[in-house]
Amino acid sequence: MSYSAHIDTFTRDSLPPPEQQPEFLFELPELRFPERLNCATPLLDRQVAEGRGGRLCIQAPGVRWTYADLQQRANRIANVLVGELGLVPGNRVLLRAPNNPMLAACWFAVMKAGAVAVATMPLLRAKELAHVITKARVSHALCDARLADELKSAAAQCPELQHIRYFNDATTTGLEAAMATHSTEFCNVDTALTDTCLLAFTSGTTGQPKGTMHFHRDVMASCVCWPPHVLRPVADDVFMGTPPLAFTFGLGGLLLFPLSVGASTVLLEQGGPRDLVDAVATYQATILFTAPTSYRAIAPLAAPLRGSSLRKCVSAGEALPAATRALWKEATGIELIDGIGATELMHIFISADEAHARPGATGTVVPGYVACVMDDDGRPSPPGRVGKLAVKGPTGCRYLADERQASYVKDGWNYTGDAYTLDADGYYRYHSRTDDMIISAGYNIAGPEVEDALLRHPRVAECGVIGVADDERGQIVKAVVVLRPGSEPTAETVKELQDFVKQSIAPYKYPRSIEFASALPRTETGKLQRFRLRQMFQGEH
Ligand code: 3UK
Repeated sequence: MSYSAHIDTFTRDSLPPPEQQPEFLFELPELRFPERLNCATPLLDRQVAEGRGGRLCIQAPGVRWTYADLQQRANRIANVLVGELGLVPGNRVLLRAPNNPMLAACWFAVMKAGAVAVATMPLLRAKELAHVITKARVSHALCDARLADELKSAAAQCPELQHIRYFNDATTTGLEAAMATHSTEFCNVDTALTDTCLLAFTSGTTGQPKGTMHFHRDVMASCVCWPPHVLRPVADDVFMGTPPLAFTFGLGGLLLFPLSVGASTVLLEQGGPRDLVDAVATYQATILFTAPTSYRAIAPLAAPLRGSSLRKCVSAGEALPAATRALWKEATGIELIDGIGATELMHIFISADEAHARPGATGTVVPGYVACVMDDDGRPSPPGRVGKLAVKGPTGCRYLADERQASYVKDGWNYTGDAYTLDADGYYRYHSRTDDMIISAGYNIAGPEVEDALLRHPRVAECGVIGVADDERGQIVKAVVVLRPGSEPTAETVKELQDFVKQSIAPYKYPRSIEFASALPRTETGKLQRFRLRQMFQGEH
């Protein structure tokens, strides 16, 4: 057995069997890391050791922390965990808070102590938290005092969760009071490159959420692939955005990547369109991370962003419709940087920077990764043919004790569950989730293509397209549309939208059925829940 700093070996014992693991690639020189590495050292402590402790690191309403401030808080929390709460390396620590500076300090404390961070979405309820706690055998929790209720009721069902401390809590039993009695010095646990430090649960659009395991190496790999090659941030950048730190999109974009280049980040608890536009001005943000639907919602308010401090905008989480890319460019003058990532792979592996963006395509493979569009037999498909997206790189899927490992990883490839085509010049185009392809009268129709066509109509605010069962055609295309204010959900509007689609894409793809709704079901990470749309409308047309 190779070296590990973990005394509690649960994560190591729960890794998928070697034959079910993906192949890992480390060809880029920057991916050759030392055998022992604690990611908190290069990301946080190095900045202070090299004399940048006084630089701005994290901002939030009423908060301005330097790198030294964050380091001292993380060290105090690590001392509380180890000195007061009996934490040993390898233990799992649940983290629960909206995006705020104390959550970031807790995350680094867990890294420093050689433990495993299990960050959870703020909206999770007791039942879902209990699943995570049981599955990950969580022994400790650090939780924002405002989110205590659901955690308390989950903890009542979970005997393994022994130690909870609440932060952003001014009482004498709060984490801050405990921190005050501990040192600002902490010697990071000398973890192995391959010690697990992160258990990220998938947003679970179907079935029970799966826990994905990431090593210290994976955290560092995510910082040296997409950010320097595509985003290219600099030390003076100010990062901002909406994805929760419990979502690896947010963890990377709003914490790891800014720190990896000595830049600063703004952590906001509220990420509504108005909040974001105002916050760009308040903090002079230069890089924004959010989901496609959020760009669409901000666009009407985005005029002040043109010519502002903002210079780069990243879209991920779901497919970016060409219509939304155009809308954002019109509103702000900024070309979006699209990128597909996955919890299983930690962060983005196909993307294009603003100079190389092509409407309707996600981009090209990120340096460090290889990708392939496979046919049903696991052989590469010719250019232009729709197939299953498979990727390999320095990060990859390791589910915590889950039989679904065998369906995500085959022959060493990670299958993301997306239907893609590869163009002759290396651009990957998203079609749909593989399970969501609509088959109508023998034609394959990708819902997102129909959505993109509908989104170009001025009456459409948002829409979701699904296939519903039909006796004659097998399935028919059905659109659920949220209208912009001032439009009426009438038969005339249905006809107008149908004609509009027929004129912009092949007529057989038009939505034979259109339903109006006031909102669409979405996950906390901004993804449309097509399965819920299907449940709502299955068989009706
Ligand atoms: C879909 C996209 C088209 C796709 C994520 C950036 O979304 C993230 O992780 P999840 O595990 O979901 C993964 C799935 O989401 N998707 C994400 N981005 C795009 N589809 N174009 C895109 N740009 O189905 C993928 O398989 O929630 C995204 C960074 C880290 C992440 N975890």
